[in-house]
Amino acid sequence: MTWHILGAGSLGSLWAARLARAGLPVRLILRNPQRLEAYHQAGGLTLIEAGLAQHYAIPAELPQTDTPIHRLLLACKAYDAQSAVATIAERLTPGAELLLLQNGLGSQDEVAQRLPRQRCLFVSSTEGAFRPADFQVVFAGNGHNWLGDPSDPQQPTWLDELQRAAIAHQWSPDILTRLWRKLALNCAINPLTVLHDCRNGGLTEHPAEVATLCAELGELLQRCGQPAAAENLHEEVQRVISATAANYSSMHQDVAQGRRTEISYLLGYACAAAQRHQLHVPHLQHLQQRLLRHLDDRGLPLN
Ligand code: NAD
Ligand code: KPL
Repeated sequence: MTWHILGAGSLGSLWAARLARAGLPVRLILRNPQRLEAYHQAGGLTLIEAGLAQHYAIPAELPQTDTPIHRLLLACKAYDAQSAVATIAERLTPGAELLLLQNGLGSQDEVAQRLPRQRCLFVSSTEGAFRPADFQVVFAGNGHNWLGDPSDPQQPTWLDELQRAAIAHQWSPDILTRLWRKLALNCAINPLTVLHDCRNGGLTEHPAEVATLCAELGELLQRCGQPAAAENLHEEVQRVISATAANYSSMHQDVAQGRRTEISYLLGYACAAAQRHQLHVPHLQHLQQRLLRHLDDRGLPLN
C-alpha cells in the first residue's frame, strides 16, 4: 500500500527517503503547483546521512489529486496539522490510517476529531533532521519513534515495513504517556533556553528554576491522569540537559531563526490543562507570560 507523505520537510523527507530506499511505494503531497514544479526541478529528494548524499526520485503530487489515500504520514508542524489534513480529507478512504508526527499535544486530537471514519496513530519521535536546502534533508541524530493509538491498542499490520526501511520504532499502547512525558521535558527545558538565550547545558546555571518547573509539571501530570509520565521527571530533565548540553533546543532554534514556535502545543497546552483541572501552577504561568512577551518583542506569533 502506498505511503502518502504530507509535509515534505525535515522528518517527512527523512521518512520518505528511507521508505523509498526500502523499495516501498511512496508519494509526496506538495502544497501547490509552484512547490511541485520546484520539486520536479530538483529531480527528487536528497538524504544526507553520515556525510553521504543519496538521491531519491520519489513521485509527488498535489493535494487535490484524484486518487484515494489509504495511509498517510502527516509530518508538518503542530500548528499546520489541521489545515494540512483539510486539504486531502476528501481523499481519505474510510478506515484509512494516519500517522500524526507532531511534537507536543493538542494537534493530534484536533485532527482525530475531524476524522471519525479514519484511524489516527500518534507518533512521538526523538530522531533529529534538518533541511540545509529545499528538498534536501540531513539525518542529524539517531533516535526512536513510538507509535500508538489511544483508542485502540491493536497494532497495525504494516510495522514490518518500518523495519524494512530501518526506521527505528516501537508500538506503544501507552503513547499518551510518552507524549506527555516529552511535553513535560520540552516545557522544562525549551522555554528557559530561549529566555536565557543558552544551549541546553546552560540550564545547569539555573538549577532552582528547572527544579521548580519540574515539580509543577509533575503535579500537572498526576492531575491529568498521567502518573507514569511524572515519575522521576526532574532526574530525567537533568539527564537530558547534560546529554544534550552542546545543543540548542528546537524552540531556541525556531526563535533564533525567526520561525513560528509550537508554544501552543507545548507550554500553552500544559497551562491550559492546568487551568482545566483548576491546578495552581504559578511558575509555569509566569514562564508562559515571559515567553509570550519574548516572542511578541520579536514579532513572532503567540500561538
Ligand atoms: P518542517 O518545518 O521541517 O516540515 C514541515 C513541512 O510541512 C514543511 O515543508 C511545510 O511546508 C509542510 N507543510 C505545512 N503545511 C502544509 C500543507 N498544508 N500542505 C503541504 N505541506 C505542508 O518540520 P519538521 O522539523 O519535519 O517537524 C515536524 C514535526 O516533528 C514538528 O511537530 C516537530 O516539532 C517534530 N519533530 C521534529 C524533529 C526534527 O528533528 N526536525 C524531531 C522531533 C520532532
Ligand atoms: O526535544 C527537545 C527539543 O529541543 O525540542 C529536547 C532536546 C529534549 C529539549 O527539550
